[in-house]
Order: sequence, then C-alpha cells, then structure tokens
Amino acid sequence: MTTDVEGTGRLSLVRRRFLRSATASACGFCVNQALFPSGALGQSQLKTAAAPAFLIRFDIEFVRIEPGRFLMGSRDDDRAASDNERPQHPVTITKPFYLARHEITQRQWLAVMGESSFTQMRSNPYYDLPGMAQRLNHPDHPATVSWNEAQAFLAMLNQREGNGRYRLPTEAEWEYAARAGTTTAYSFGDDVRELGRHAWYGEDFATGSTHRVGQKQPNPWGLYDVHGNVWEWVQDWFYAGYYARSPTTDPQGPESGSQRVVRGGSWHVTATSWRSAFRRSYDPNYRGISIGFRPVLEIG
Ligand SMILES: [Ca+2]
Repeated sequence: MTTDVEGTGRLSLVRRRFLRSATASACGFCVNQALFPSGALGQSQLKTAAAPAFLIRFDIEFVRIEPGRFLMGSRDDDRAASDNERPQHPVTITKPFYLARHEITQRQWLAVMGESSFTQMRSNPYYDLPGMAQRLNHPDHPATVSWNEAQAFLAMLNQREGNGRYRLPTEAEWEYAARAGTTTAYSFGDDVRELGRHAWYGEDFATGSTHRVGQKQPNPWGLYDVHGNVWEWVQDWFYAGYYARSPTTDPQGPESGSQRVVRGGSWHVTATSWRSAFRRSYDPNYRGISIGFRPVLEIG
C-alpha cells in the first residue's frame, strides 16, 4: 500500500482522486491509518530508505525539495522591488525537505482539526460583504487562518505522528521552493502578462474569492498556487532590514518580532505583488480571507 503513496514520479490526477475518495474521513489520523495500516509508516522507513520524491500524510501531498543554493531577494536595480527585498544575497539550503504541493484546504483543515476553518470570526471586515462567505467556503479552497492557528494545525500533525517534523517553511525555504531554480520575477519568467496562467490574482471584493487549489499551472518543481490564491504564512518573524544581516546558510529569520511573514500574494486586488521575492507581514493573530499556508515535513 505504501508504494501507492510514495514514489519517484508524480501522482496522476486519477490516482489522487482515488486516494482522496478511498481515504475520506473526518479524522486525519484515520486517514493515515487507512493508508498505512501497519502504523506510522514513515519514521523507520524514512530513516532507512532514500526519501521518495513525494508522499502523502493526512491526505496532504508533499513534494521532496532537494538542498541547494540560490539568490534570495531582489537586485538593487530592480525597480519593482521593495527595499525590504534587498540586498539580494546567496542562501544555501543544506537539507532536503518535503513541502506541501498545495495550500492546505478547508477539507484537510476539517479532517485534522475537527471543525471548519471558518468557525472563528474573521479579522478582515470584507468577510461580511454580501456573498463573500459563500464564495470562500468550499472544501477544496484554501483554509484561511491565522499564523497561530496554523501552528495549532501543525502541532496536531506532530502529536499524531509523534515525530515533531511538521512545521511552516522558513522564509528562505519558501522562496527557494517558489523560485524552483529560476532567477526571474516569477517562477515562470518576467512577463506579468503570463501571471493569469499561473495564479489567481487581482480580483475585486464584490465578486472574487479564493479558488479550488491546483487549477493553475504549477511552478517548475510541481508546486501549485505559489503565486496568488492565498498568501502563505512562513515561520519567520518579519524585519524589513533582515537581509542585510541574514546568515547565508539555512537562515531562520529574526529571533523576535511582532509580525510574521507572508509570501506569494493572494486572489484579491489589494495584494500589490505576486513576485517570488515579495515580502509582507501580518500580526500572527490576524485571521483573514486571503492568508493560508503550506506545511513542511522534515526528512529525519
Ligand atoms: Ca499561494
């Protein structure tokens, strides 16, 4: 059974649908048990065998990201860039890791947390616009939650697998995976006219909303909705001047702060950029209608 959910290639859409229907459950742990009836697959196998190119836990598909080196941020002569994206600096990611292929959906949130991601009041007043809640509330749309709520979700995964390997990506890991080896403004190049093929973006509040994940073109490493749909929380505190002092190896962000970083832009028009290097921040308690997350599963 485990060979069905791990491998060196990509899962076919048919296969993913089969897995989803075969493992549908209100309990994320039950999903895992269904997929791995002998218990928590993973810990021993991950230690003794080469980590596969992808795997599924809790009905979340993870893509293996190889270690490497990249230029983080934007060049000094990039007129589109904000000051907080400079200086561009080399960063080395020393360890492979898994990153969710999609933003966490409301269906996945419900399965793990046992309640809808929209149970709590929204920090964003636009949620109360006519029709907005109905447009946002769909099982395969992203869960829009606060940074602290994302931590609770990850703690639940860690509790259930008992290995402490689920977390948000660092800001450097996020940009490394989003760029996927590219040095251009977007993971598909520099031409903003191509953005609509890769991202849900720029919609108004009267008719727009999040969208079902995975409908646009993925980036070169097979990650969907890196640009747009929802902003994605990362682990780091935000500090505008951090790049001037950032370590060059596995940077973890500032040691303290008041806001957390979000990346990638979102579906609505007030997101001003969807570039790979663009940075923005929110209070970790902010629960909006356009910020979600995709988790990392560390390779032990
Ligand atoms: Ca996104």
